[in-house]
Amino acid sequence: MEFSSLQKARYAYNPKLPAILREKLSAITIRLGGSLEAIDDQGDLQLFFRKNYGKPLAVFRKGPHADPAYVGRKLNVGVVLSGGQAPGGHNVIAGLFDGLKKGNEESQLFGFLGGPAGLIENKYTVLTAETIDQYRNTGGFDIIGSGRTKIETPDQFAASLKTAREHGLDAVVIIGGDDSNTNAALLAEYFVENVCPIQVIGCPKTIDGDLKNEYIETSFGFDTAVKTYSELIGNIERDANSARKYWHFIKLMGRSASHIALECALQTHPNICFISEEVKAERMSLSQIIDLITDVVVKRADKGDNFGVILIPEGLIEFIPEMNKLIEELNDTMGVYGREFAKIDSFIERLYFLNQYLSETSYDLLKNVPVQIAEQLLLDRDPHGNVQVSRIETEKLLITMTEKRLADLKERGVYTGKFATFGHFFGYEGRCAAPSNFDADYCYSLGFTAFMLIANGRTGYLASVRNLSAPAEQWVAGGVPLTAMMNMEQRHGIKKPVIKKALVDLDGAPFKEFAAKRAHWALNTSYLFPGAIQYFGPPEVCDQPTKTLILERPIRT
Ligand code: FBP
Repeated sequence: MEFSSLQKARYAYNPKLPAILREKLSAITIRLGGSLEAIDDQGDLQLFFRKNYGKPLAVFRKGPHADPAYVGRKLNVGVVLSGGQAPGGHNVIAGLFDGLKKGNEESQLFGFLGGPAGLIENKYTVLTAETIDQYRNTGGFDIIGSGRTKIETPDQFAASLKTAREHGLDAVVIIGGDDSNTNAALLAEYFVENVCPIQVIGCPKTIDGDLKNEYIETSFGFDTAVKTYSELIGNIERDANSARKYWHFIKLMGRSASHIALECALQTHPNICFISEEVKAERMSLSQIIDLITDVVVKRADKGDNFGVILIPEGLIEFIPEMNKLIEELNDTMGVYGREFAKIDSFIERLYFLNQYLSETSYDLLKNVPVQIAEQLLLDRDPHGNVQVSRIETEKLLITMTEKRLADLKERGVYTGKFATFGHFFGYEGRCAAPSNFDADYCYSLGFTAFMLIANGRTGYLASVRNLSAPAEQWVAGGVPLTAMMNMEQRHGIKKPVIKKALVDLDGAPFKEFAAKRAHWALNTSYLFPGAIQYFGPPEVCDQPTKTLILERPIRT
C-alpha cells in the first residue's frame, strides 16, 4: 500500500491528551457526583431503565486509585462504529486500544465489522497494534466499517449478548450519534437485567453537531467537517468575487439541525444562509424564502453585483411548514401503502395513487414543485421510515423557483440583472477528511476516557471530555450517564426513550452573532476565506476549535 507524505506525517502525530489522562493509572481516581435525573419524563425513564437510571456524573481527577489492581486487570472489549462516518473515529479506537494496553498488555480489543450488525452477527476482527498504527489520525471508518442497523428487537439483543459472551467481553464501546447511544443505553440495561456484567460505554459521534447538551460540548467530526466545507465555500466565494457572474446555491449536510450551515456562515460570511430552526419558528413559507432570496439578488444587481453565495441546510425542506406537512403525509402513506406504491413505475400514476391519501393542499404542492424534486420526495424512506433529506436537491428547487420569480420581475421591469447559477451539495466530501488537530486530540481523548470508564467498572455512560475551548491539557475527562440526556418522544406512533437531539438554539450565542451580521453580509460582499485545514504550524492556525464552540463555551478567566 502506498501512503502520501501527509499521511505518513500524520501517522507520527501524537494526539494531545488532557493532563489527567497522561498520569499513571494508579494516580487517577474517579470522582462521582450526586445521582443525575433525566432532562424530562423522569418517571417513565425510571421505569424503562430500572437498573441504570439515576447514576452519577463521573470525573477523573488526580489522586491515588483505591484499587490499582482492578484498573490494571486484563480486559476484553468490543468496539462498534455506528451510523454515518465522522472524522476522528479511528482515533477513538486508537485511544481505546492504547488505554487498554496501558492498563494491561494482555487486554484485547475486538472490532465488530460493519456497525451494530457485526455484534449481532458475530463478525469481527481482533485489532492489533500493527492494524491500529495504519489508521492513527486518519479519516474514515474503514478500519472496521460502519452501518445503520439498530439493536432493537429481542432477537437482536439476545444475539448481541451471545456474541459478547462467546468472546468473554467485559465491555462494548458504541461510537455513534443520538440514536446509536440511545441503543447503547438499552443494551447496557439489557445486560444488567440478564445478570451479565458486560459494561456498555458510548462515544459522541456525528458531523451534524446535534449530539450536545449540558455535559457534551460537541460531537466529534463536526470540527473537521465544517472546516472542510468552509474551505470549499471560501474557495467558491473567491471565485464568485473574481468572475462576478454566478450565484452559487450550496446545500450543506447536517440532517435536521442547521449547526453545520450556521458554523460555515460564521466562518465564511455568505450573502445568505438559511437556518431551518428559524424558518420553522417564523413559519416561513417556500414563497417567503424565495422572496428573501429575490430581494437580495435584485438589490445586489442594482449595485452591479450579479453574483453571490447562498448556504442551505440539508434539512431546510422539512422545516418549511407546508413542505413538512407534505413530507409527513408522504411518510405515513408510504408507511402503510409502501408495497403497493413501489409497484407503480410511472410518475404520473404515482401522483394519481397518492391523490387518494394526501390532503388537497399537500397534493397541490407535490404537483407544483419541479418534477425532479417531486420524484426525490417519493424516493425510498430510510430504515426509520423518514425521507432521506440528503437525496433531495433543495438547492435546485430554490434555484428554479428564484429563476421563475426573477423572470416575472424582469417582465415588469423591476429587475434588469443577470442570474446565472450553480448548485452544489457538500456532504460526503467532509465526512472522511483527515481529522483536524482538534478532532484528532478530542477523539483520542474520548477513546482513552472510554477505557477509563470501563476500567473503573462503569456502565451506561457516554464518554465525555469537556472544557474544549481551552488547550487540550486543561480538558476535563469523565462520563455522563446516558439516561441523564434522555426524554420520551413519539416515534411512529409509539412513545420511546431517546437522547434529545440538539437543534440550533435561536437564543444561543452562535445564532445571535450570525443574526447581527447577516444583513451586512447580504449586500456588502464581505467573504472570509478560511483556507484548508492546517495540521502542522502555530496553535492559533492549527488547533482552533469551531466558532460555535468558542461562542457557546467561552473560556472562563
Ligand atoms: P449520523 O447522524 O449517523 O452521524 O449521520 C450523519 C449524516 O452525514 C447526515 O448529515 C446525513 O443526512 C446522513 O448522514 C446521510 O446518510 P447516509 O450516509 O446513509 O447517506
